[in-house]
Amino acid sequence: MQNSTYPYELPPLPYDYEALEPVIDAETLHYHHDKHFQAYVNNLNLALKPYPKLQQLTLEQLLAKPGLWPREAYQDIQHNAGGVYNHAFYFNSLAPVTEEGHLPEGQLLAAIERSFGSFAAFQQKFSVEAQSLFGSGWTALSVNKRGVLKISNLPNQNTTVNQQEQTLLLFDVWEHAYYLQYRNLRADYVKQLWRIITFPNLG
Ligand code: MN3
Repeated sequence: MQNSTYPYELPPLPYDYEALEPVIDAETLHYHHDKHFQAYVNNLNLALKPYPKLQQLTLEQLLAKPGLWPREAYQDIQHNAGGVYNHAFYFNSLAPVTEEGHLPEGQLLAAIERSFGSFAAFQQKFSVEAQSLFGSGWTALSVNKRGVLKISNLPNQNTTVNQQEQTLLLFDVWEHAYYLQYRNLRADYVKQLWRIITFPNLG
């Protein structure tokens, strides 16, 4: 998706709607993917319609170059390009529950252990960060060009691409990601999400 260009299309969910149960139920996935994600795609196409030069860029190039966005369209592009990028990453990073869980391996695991002491300590710190985000947004693990790992909260639809960093992990902590199933209990949703989130392979 980060290499896609205008006009953007909603990527199909890479698994069945029931595949993430019991952590995320089919009703939540239908709303989140078919309604919310689709709306970001539609609104990004609308926002870019008057700007042929921006239409030539890939989604990742567009996000990395906010200096090119016209002032009158700035908010729309940030909100919707970010929304498309973040949701594509999030849905692609989820996988059915397995007994052993989906743990980072190799270089990524080594980098996490170097930065945070242990994988358990990283999980704890990341979960606290997700719980502390006020309002709507995302909790991310990213890596900068010098290889430094960072946990951060991204308000609304900000992305790690905006900060010139590579996204490694993204938790959607907007209420629409969990409210149908977990109601107001964000901490329960975050705790369960560790069972279905997968990590990229850095080698
Ligand atoms: Mn969402």
